[in-house]
Amino acid sequence: MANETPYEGQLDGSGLSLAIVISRFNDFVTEKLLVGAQEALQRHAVGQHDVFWVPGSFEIPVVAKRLAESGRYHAIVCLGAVIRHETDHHLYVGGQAAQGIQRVALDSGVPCIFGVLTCDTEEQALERAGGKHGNKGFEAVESAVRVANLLRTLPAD
Ligand code: INI
Repeated sequence: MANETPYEGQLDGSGLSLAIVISRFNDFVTEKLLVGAQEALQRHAVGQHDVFWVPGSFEIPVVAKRLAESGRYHAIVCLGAVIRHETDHHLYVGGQAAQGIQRVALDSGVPCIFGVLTCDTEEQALERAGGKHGNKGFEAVESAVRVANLLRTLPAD
């Protein structure tokens, strides 16, 4: 008979260890994402966390990979802000950050949360870093807590 119990990770961070990998590029935005992330860590009583700064979003995956492989963390929260400029450079940065972060998650089995903003303007980014569209850093930590807990409660096979 089918198991009717739905599985959904709870928003309880106790017993979880999270890593935050955050980009220094556009830190007028990413510092605000970190404030949101820290609020969520506190709100959901996350047991332990460490913060790792990288130069830009392009560098997030390689650091996330090392941290995921360390076995120390239940999830990796990746925070960055990619903002369109005159050239198409931002497309390569944002695309490779997204692909790299997902690849680390799938290769390692450790959830890597995509908290990298990809925006046309600085205003759009600030709206999503504590402005009228909320704080994506806060949301990223909530996703990390939920997915880490979900993976811990899934049936073994
Ligand atoms: N890095 C970002 O995090 N956001 C950006 O908007 C950005 N743009 O547009 O250039 C950016 N570039 C730097 C990049 O992440 C690397 O640090 C750099 O290319 C060195 O590898």
